[in-house]
Amino acid sequence: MPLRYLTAGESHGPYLVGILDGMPAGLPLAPAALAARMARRQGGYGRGKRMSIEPDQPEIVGGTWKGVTTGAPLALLIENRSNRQGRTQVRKTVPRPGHADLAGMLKYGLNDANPVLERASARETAMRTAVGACACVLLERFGVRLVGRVVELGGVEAPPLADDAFAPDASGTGALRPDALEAARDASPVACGDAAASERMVARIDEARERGETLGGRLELAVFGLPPGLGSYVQGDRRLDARLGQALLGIPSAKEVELGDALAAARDFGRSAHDVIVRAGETVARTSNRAGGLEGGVTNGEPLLARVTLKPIATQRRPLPSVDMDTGEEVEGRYVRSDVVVVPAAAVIAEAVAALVLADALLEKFGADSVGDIEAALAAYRARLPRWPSP
Ligand code: EPS
Repeated sequence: MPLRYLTAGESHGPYLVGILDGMPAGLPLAPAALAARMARRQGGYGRGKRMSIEPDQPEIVGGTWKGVTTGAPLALLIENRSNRQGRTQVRKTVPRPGHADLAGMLKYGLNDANPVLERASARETAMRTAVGACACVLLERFGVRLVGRVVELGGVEAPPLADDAFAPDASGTGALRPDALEAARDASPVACGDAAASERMVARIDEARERGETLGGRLELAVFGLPPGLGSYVQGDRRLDARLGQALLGIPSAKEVELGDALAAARDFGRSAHDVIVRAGETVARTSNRAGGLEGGVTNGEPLLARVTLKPIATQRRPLPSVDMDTGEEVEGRYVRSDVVVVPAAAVIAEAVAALVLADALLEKFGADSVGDIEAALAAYRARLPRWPSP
């Protein structure tokens, strides 16, 4: 595990803190390179008032010299403007169904849900996004691009993309489709590439807000430009499927991860489930990508495709009944400030946490000390991949 990270900090404490250990030396890395992902995580129709309070501009306070990584651990800070920790916080004794409140109070022997919700809060994902954005910068250096977008929200589904959406584009430059996917996504208020579906999703969010409720949905993550051979089948915990599953299920509210077309494949016969191998010029290619770029827990050179399902967030303006843990009395929950939907934000968080796994796997295979060494190792590897004379 060459690349590892930790975050710390409470939702309403003074700072969020992140340490990313194992980044190679020689990578230009300025806070500005993290800005686009930080802004996207805060955006999306249906976010709450907190987002207009927090500027979310990470500071890099260690691990770079004159804006370039040195191989030392990166240290990051994000200030919380909504810092209420200094004030007297009223003890919270009524746990919210669906949140970590009750489980946390029981586990840690607390008579107050505040310390639980402060750390279980999705506020922490601001730092995970910052740390993951550093991994995205590293991957981009080696031609890998991650694009997360919303494909379903509150029961409204975006139509599937055309079959060739992930194929190399017709320009012949070898450029892949991430530009087109990103442009369509960024034009949508809910980070969904389809304009008509976006409109219906927005209407659904308005309806939920009116009802004082929240919504969930599904996001899809596509990763372009990965070399084949990342991950391994030799141990279960080294399978990239397992490592990605853990990272993606670590996103708050995430309840399911699907790799490739797993669900459709499970419902069909085996010959329809797999991707035929064909000869294409000097090398091999696939006529489909149902496996989502992963076979045997290893990347196979096709775009990696993962979908994540999120439940509606637990904090709702019209809360569900619960029990007061002081008195044992059944009570109505209290109004709490909340987002209506976080699936667009989760699409960015998915890019971040997947980038950390993929960068780790890349460093594992190609060395981890300096960007130059990795470049050389990657070029040598690509040169030894099988090629035959053109037929
Ligand atoms: C969250 C509650 C809200 C969200 C927060 C997650 O914050 P507050 O309690 O301050 O209103 O906005 O998410 C973020 C702050 C964020 O940056 O994503 C919760 O209880 O999980």
